[in-house]
Amino acid sequence: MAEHDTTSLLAERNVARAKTIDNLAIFGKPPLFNEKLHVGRPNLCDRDALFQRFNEILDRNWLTNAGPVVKEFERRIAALAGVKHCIAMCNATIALEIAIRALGMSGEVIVPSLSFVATAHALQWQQVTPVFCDVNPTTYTLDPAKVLNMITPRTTGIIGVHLWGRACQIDELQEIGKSHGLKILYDAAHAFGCTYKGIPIGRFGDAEVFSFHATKFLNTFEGGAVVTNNDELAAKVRLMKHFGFAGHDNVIFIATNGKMTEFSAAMGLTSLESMEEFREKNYQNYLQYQKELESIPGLHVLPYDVCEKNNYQYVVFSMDETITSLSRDCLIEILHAENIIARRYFSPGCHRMEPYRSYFPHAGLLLPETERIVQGLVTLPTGTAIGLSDIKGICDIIRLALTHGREIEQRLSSLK
Ligand code: T4K
Repeated sequence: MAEHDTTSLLAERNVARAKTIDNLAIFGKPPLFNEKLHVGRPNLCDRDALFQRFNEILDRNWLTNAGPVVKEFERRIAALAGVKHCIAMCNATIALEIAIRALGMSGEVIVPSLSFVATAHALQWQQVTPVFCDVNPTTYTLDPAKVLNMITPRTTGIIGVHLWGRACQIDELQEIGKSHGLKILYDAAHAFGCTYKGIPIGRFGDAEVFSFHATKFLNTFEGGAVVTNNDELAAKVRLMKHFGFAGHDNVIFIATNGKMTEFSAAMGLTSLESMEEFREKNYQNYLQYQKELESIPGLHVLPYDVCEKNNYQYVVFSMDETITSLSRDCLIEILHAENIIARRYFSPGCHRMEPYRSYFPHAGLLLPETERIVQGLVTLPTGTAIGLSDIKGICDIIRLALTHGREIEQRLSSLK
């Protein structure tokens, strides 16, 4: 597993610099880090093992289309998620689209606006209307009581998002699905390796979808998968990701091409061998962030349920600008100037992105929690590319900025 030395990213000349606002890079001083620290830097697996698998693929001269490496990857993912079927795909967006179509979702489907835009796009691309529903202010996932209010005669399903790997209120959503005859799909793009009530994410609802994109906890470069216990659905999804071929020259379905390549599956299998190391590294990073940031007024690091298995791939905090006296966007600018490329995941909500903003200009009226939450979200770099001393440096800047919020804002506006 590749991991940076814990001090490698800090610019040495700046490590000992006095922590005053005069020294901030946003005021023209050198950045704290020589290199950019990204959110979503891939967790890299063992290169020798990976290249050995690549060589075997090339020797076999079977590069895609249900090759042995993809089949093995599917078996491993299904076993880890405790489901009968895993259908590997080229990415999670296509996997969502195929699952939506295979489940027969149509008309309207209820989704959170607080998600990556792929959740909504997958529906709209299938000409299904995403109906944005507000989230629970504690879990940041779909609020079941509000889901009930959004059901109309046109509603055919619900897509819950296990945001940042924190599971939806699955029991309540299942109950709603059952009592209203709705299909339930989970966007589990962030939740591979996580549990709900001790049970691996992957076996809930009619199906769940994982992402194995480069930025994810476990990656296959690009990749995704539909997992399900439903034999009929699995067969349909498998046909749909391969042009509808049920054997040579025999097409029995309208379908698309969502196949994963052998090389991606090789990356996935090799990454699985380091998965527990990735998890432990993310966990240690998360603890360090929590320790460094917990005492800052107005800042709240999103917790993970210690009774569950988590992959800790996202470190997210929310900030209350009325307490910090510094806007979230100004903090992001300060961090970027220091080469800390913090992100606003996931803001704005999908309802404020096109085409949804134009389709539903008043959607925000029914999304007060989403509107409030997204304004304060900040996601910080973590993963195997970040060392503990880097995290200390990042937190020192955040603390400095947030404890001198008013002064910094005033100085910045005088420079404009
Ligand atoms: N549902 C949810 C809830 C999702 O979050 C996502 C994707 C999906 C569905 C769809 O899954 P996929 O179809 O992608 O499998 C990134 C990812 O591209 C996306 O997969 C992910 N969620 C989302 C949360 O993050 P962007 O637009 O923020 O990507 P970008 O290019 O800004 O990269 C993110 C950061 O990662 C950058 O700071 C640089 C770093 N990075 C990225 C790549 C690709 C690297 O350091 N190395 C790399 O190779 O969407």
